Amino acid sequence: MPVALITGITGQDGSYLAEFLLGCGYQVIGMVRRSSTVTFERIKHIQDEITIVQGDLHDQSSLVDLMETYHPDEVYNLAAQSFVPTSFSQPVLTGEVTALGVTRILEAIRLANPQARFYQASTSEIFGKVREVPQCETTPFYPRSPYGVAKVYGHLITVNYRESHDLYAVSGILFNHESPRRGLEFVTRKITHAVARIKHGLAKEIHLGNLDARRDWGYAGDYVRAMWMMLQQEQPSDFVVGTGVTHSVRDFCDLAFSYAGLDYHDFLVQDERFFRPAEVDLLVANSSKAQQQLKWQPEVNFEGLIEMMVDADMRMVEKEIE
Ligand code: NAP
Ligand code: G4F
Repeated sequence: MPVALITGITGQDGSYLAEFLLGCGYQVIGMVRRSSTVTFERIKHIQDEITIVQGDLHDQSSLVDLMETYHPDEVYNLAAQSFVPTSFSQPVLTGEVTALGVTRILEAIRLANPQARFYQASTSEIFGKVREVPQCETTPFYPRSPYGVAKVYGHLITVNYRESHDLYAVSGILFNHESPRRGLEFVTRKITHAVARIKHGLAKEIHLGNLDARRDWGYAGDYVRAMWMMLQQEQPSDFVVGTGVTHSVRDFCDLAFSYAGLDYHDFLVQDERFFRPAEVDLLVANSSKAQQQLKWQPEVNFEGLIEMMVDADMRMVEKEIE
């Protein structure tokens, strides 16, 4: 039975990846950091099928211990401070976890488990103020936030360990991917959750920032398949993963409210607090390398994603008020 270690298993992607790997017959080890309350909401339905162990990307020895104890065949580093606005208010923490955390886990692999295959959760945020449209593996980086800068470091240190220490290490440059398990502070979930609350009379308005930013939004369940596929190749290589279709935040809002029979103009308040010091205006992926080499294709489109998220939030709110 192959063994996979997932950091960030309590996050959106970690939960979908764990489900996917269990379905493929893996033993799944999930690294969680210590907290004073339980953070297993997204994985409680599979908790009995996975091995949960404590560790933290701040703490080198915890990572070495994990490698020595479990000798995972595959390591998926999904843990990060992943929210862009927080990276402006906590840039040092973001650098510690999202940038240096990658070196710590690569060092643990190099020292204690060098045959492991390593996946780094890289991101389209590294393209930031984009130098070409659409963006592919060779598009120059121009990050626009401390998060984006930290992810450039994580991306390049992964390439460096591959080239210097002969590790099987890859960076997956994933564009925005969402789901009913997306954190409530990210714009898609913020909108679908607000739609459900407004529809049920629990809220009257939604406060948003820049409505003109464009993103290439896909479904998280599709993207975790691509992560696994990257680690099954003969040679390690980096891949861009996205749908190739871009929409504005305004489009997302319009469709989500319309799907619930509402007009977003009646509820939207533009709020300065949600604008960023520097914005990423336009992201759209050229995933032809992933399509050709991995044979990866997304299965859920933009409209399907919005419907799935609104439906799930409607059910959640209905349960709350029962
Ligand atoms: P997420 O929901 O924010 O999950 C982040 C995970 O990291 C959580 O499990 C969190 O644990 C864990 N974590 C944070 N700090 C940690 C630390 N110091 N030590 C150990 N674990 C720590 O993020 P996601 O959306 O699933 O994204 C997964 C990864 O892909 C992230 O690296 C993100 O930056 C990257 N990414 C995401 C997207 C996207 O659109 N979703 C696109 C490209 C790249 P707690 O539950 O304890 O907070
Ligand atoms: O949903 P967002 O916060 O996601 P963002 O910044 O694109 O980052 C996400 O995707 C990245 C991949 O490209 C990941 F690496 C990263 O970890 C994260 O998962 O914001 C999307 C857009 C931005 O342009 C933002 O300015 O929505 C705009 N926006 C407008 N009003 C808002 C809001 N974003 C948030 N979070 N909240 C608002 O009220």
